[in-house]
Amino acid sequence: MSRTIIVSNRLPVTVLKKHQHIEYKTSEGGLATGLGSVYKQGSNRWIGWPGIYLEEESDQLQVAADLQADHMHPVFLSKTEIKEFYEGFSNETLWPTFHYFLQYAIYDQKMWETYRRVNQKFCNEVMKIAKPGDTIWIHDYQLLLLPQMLRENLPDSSIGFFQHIPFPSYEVFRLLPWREELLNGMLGADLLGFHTYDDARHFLSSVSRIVGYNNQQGLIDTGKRTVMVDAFPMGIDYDKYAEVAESEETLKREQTYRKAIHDQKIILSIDRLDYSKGIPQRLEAFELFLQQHPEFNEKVSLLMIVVPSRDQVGKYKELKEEVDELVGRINGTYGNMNWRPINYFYRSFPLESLSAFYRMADVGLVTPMRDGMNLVAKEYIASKTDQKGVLILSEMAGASRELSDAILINPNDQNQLVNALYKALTMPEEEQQFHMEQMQELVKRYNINHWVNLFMDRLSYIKIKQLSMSTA
Ligand code: GDG
Repeated sequence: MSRTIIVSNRLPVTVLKKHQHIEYKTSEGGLATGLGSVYKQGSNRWIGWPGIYLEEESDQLQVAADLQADHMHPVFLSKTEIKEFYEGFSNETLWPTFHYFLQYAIYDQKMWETYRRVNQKFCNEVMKIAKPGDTIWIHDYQLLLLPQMLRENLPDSSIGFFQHIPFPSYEVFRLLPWREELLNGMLGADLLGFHTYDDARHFLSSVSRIVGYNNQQGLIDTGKRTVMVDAFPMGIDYDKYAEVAESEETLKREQTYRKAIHDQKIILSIDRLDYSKGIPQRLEAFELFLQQHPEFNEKVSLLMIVVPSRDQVGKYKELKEEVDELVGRINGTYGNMNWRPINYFYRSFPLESLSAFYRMADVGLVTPMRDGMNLVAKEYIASKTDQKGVLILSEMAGASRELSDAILINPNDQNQLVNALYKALTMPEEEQQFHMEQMQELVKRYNINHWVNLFMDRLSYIKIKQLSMSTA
């Protein structure tokens, strides 16, 4: 019987080793929830790194056995692989390049070679499980070479690939010394999915200029196979966010938090600590807002949740210092004994707290410089069960293509952001509800299950099309 195998850099679980004792923390992230219905069925599997360096073989064996019971298969990485494949090539070469932060990109041959080796390692692990005819769905930029590596071993399998981050324009992508190998790696898939049509268009343009394959309406003829390229905007588990927002635990937390901030209006931002998320730029715009609108002193505060991320990578350490300094300066300049303009937390919170923050927020402020999709914007909408609240959203986030009822801004335009904040904070309730309702309908309909089903259906479709073309 054919099975479906999901492959991503990270498994939907984190392994922790505390005092010689192994513990497991399952991920509640959107991808884990959405794909839960797939990898937990029958003999399906999820293959990926469990997020920890385990030196001893006995630990590795134990983890592999424990995870197998939950339909997961671990790929263990050495310290060098974590440094050069994950922190290095994935997050210091591909991540900055694909997010247009070229000044941060490092081009290092050794890191590239480790990247290729680790992709081969993932391929070997998949081959321990996969059989001809299986469906394999690979996720994200850490595994760009894997589709072709698997294709060589499994010529007839259905291989899908989804990229969660942007795909840059040809003029940016061509800067990578390994551009051709990367594209050929991706082209091993039958279906390549991106969040937006622009990402798909950029990919098709790079394929045509670098590899020389043209396409017709997203179908690339490689001479051997037809590869389909399309946009699949990822959704969230809408019902889960709407339900948690109404749960007793969330309401209790909301009450406690509201007491602490009195009757101030709340502007909320939630992101991983990442330069692509535009955190310093957002802080500077908020400072300008305080300067230009003293009538809001003591009446509004920015609740800023920053989740630690990639803290071993140099640029992330620098960014943390920059954010700390800016928050200190703004609070020091504008705050008083009764009022702290920015409530800043550098840690993660349980879902019920997050949900209480979403409920309390008069304004959801999502201002990335560049973002594949941005699920926080969609979670804010799903949590607004009373339909009050305004979303300010960067045009540079994939989510802006769908959420045209948000106040859309260019995150580089400080004045526009200041005006958007003023507009959001003074918007009549009826108008808020009108826009929120429109966005809720869309986010509810195009939810995570819709996304998974659409991708899987399209993958079967292209496979059938290939077969009919080869027999015609
Ligand atoms: C990549 C792409 C694309 C955040 N803080 C807490 C917490 N979170 C959760 C949010 C949300 C997720 O983390 C962040 O997702 P985003 O989509 O905003 O951003 P990335 O992490 O950069 O994800 C992005 C995504 O992949 C999917 O394709 O949209 O563009 O960069 O779900 O809720 N969750 C909890 N506590 C926190 O403190 N529990």
